[in-house]
Amino acid sequence: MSSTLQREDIVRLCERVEGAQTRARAIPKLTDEYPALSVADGYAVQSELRRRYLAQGQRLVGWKAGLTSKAKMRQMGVDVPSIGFLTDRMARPENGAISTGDLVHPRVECEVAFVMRDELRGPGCTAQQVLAATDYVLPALEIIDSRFAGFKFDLPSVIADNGSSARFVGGGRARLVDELDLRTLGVVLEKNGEIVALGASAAVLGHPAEAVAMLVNILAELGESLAAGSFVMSGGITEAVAVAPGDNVVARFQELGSVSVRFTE
Ligand code: 0L1
Ligand code: MG
Repeated sequence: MSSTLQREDIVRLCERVEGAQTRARAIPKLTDEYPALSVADGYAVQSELRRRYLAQGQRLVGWKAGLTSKAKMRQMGVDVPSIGFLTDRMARPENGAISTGDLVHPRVECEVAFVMRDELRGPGCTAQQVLAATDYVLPALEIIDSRFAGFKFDLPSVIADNGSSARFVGGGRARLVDELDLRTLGVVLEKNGEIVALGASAAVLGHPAEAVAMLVNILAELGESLAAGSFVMSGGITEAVAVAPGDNVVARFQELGSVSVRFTE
């Protein structure tokens, strides 16, 4: 995948996204100024963002698959999935507090997280290879926070914004993949004791391991592999639910237990 953007344009767009992320300020989608921005350009900006964060001392801990369900693609008006990176700075403990003051308009998604035992390299990676290379899976919450005003974006813009990645929380019970049918796991998302979303894991490209294989194959197009030890968010099973200070959120997964988090100012 190769971008046709000039280096100075990549840097300019990256600085705009980084400023929005670090100051929690909404910005217009990047295609307002660069209408011809392509998916490859979006990944070029995302790679520059990753380079900068790692140079600032953040540690790459894994990756996320995004826009992996038909419902989510329809909701956001895009037609293919995306990937983003995860650093240690985005991780939050189970039952911990997440400050909304440094986020623009957070939303929560329920996901199955994979922890990889072996490195995986595309192209041609399959769900079977993902399952064979997985150490264990666990339930997780992703807090997404598009930096684009009104959550209005297109695929190149959201990729440049690292797939709206903001925070993630792993919890519940770690399970071996051969102990479970990962296609049929039910999940219920509660906010302040009320059920606000529910779904089944097949919503994620038919099987969450398919989303991880997709991620590995996109990484290959970027000249990268999925390292052993990576933490991988496989994509939202439920719709994304908006949260505000004072909200308590718990996701209850069949077979995997629950994971919770609360939101503060
Ligand atoms: O993780 C996701 O599926 C979200 C991807 C970005 C779209 C959004 O911000 O809703
Ligand atoms: Mg997600």
